Amino acid sequence: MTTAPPTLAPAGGASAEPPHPIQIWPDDFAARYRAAGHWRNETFGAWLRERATAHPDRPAVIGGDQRWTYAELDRRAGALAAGFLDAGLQPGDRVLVHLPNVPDFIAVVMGLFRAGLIPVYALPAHRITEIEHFAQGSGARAYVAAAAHAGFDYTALARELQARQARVEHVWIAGPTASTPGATTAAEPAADPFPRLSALYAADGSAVPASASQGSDVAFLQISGGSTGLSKLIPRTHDDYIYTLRESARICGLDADTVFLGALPIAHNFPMSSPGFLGTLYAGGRVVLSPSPDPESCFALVERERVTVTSLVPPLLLQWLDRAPASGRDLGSLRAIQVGGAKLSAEIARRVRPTLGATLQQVFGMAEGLVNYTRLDDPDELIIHTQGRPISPDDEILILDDEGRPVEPGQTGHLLTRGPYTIRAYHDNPSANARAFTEDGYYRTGDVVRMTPEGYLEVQGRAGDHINRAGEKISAEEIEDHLLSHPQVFDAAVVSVPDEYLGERSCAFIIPKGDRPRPADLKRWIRARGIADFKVPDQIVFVDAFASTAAMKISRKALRAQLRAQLLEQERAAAQ
Ligand code: OOB
Repeated sequence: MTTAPPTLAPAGGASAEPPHPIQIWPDDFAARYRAAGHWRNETFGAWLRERATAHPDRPAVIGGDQRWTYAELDRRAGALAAGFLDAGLQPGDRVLVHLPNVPDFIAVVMGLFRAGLIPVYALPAHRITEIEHFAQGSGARAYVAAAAHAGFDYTALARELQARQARVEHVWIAGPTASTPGATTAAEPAADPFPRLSALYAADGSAVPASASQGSDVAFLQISGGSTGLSKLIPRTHDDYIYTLRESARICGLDADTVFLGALPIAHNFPMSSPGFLGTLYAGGRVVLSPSPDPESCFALVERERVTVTSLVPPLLLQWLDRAPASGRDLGSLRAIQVGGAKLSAEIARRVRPTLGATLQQVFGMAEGLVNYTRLDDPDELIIHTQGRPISPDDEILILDDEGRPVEPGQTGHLLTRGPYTIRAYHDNPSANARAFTEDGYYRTGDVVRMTPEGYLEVQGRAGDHINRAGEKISAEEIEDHLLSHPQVFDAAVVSVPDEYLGERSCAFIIPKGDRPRPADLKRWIRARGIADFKVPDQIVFVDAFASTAAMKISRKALRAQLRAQLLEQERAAAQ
């Protein structure tokens, strides 16, 4: 078993340059996690081969008109691995994966793992600005995207990406996904110069070994929720991620009979691994993919495929609860519904079992690592009122006051954590690392929590300035930067506002420069900057000036708090 730290070539370097080590866990911690049996030197490539050998004919992935067995998924992963390597990619190279919930997503990531290539996950909602940022930060040499999805043409984005980032030498296009509701085929298929992913499936993957990696290697780069500025890249190793899959599958009771529905975008850490599609495949179950999270498409799949478990964000759960009774669909196969990504109110939590006939499981996690679950056999009190307890006995939890001292038991404070699957550093980002990690390796989650006497966490809110819009995280700073580059914007402050349906929505306060722009124009303009739609401010309020202290030294944080309070006060007054 290797003891070498995970390595990854720096973002700026071509793959031929020697990789530089990124020390994720100090040796003594790594030794402890191995001795405890958490890290077993398993790799994604190898375990898929094991499953495919043990039960080749069992269904693994279902989506659109595709139904793949474990043997078929394994064959496709091998073919893609061979195809990627034949094209000139080398183990350790990063590959941007920008696909919706289609079976190709799973074949691509399994193919990349098998070849020792490193997926970098982007959400379908991301646009050129985010994709370019991920390409640059990761040093990606390839981009794999859908032809089109939900009316968006990803081939045009691919062209733009290659024009801006010459290092992205390879593009493969999956699809077209014409059978997807709301999807169109590529706008100009004839002008699309890119090779099809489907051509790679014809490659002979039989000579590719089951895995080119060690357990301690970085398996992929996940993206952070981006609480300050742009999203950061999160390096996860085979050892640490597979540990969470094994334990998540156990805690969530997954086995060969599990049928998991991927309703949320499976590129996100929650439906990917908590327990998600990877946890399901790890347990030998089957994964059903819905290209759209809307309740009608999902209910039809639940009925047809006898889905037993799925993961939802709170606003989506609310839609399920509202529409299930009149849907006419048989949802009786559902056993558990995992809900996370944003705070679930107790009122809504209480409705899950009576309406859907399934056990609610709250999930409080983060792409950086730590995941908490309520357990399936917990008393209702804990399931409804808390966000669960950590996966691992080796997850270390600190709850600190503003001065960095541990709070009294049961009091509210800042959550810090370290453990066998929580990263010690972001990829290639010293300034973010200095802010986000303590010297002894704890990650500052930015969440404000309290711990119950049973050791369960209740999330009270966020310390930082980000907006949690239906589980999608938006950095106030990132959107302010976009707004500030508009010629008619003198200053901007973006805040979160409580929202009955979304949990939080975003409101941009703008001091205009000269003529006041029309809110619709401002929204159109910011969308045209090439950012995900969910980041466009929901509400725009013009003000003449920001109130500031006499010394003009008010912090952005205090300013945002003040503006938020003003807005809420006005809304309260208007409601009376
Ligand atoms: C999940 O991951 P991220 O990285 O998109 O966002 C993490 C943040 C947490 O720090 C917290 O602020 C918030 O999302 N959050 C919750 C929550 N689950 C996540 N806030 C309140 N209640 C919850 N249940 O969102 C994520 C990753 C893995 C599993 C589940 C969620």
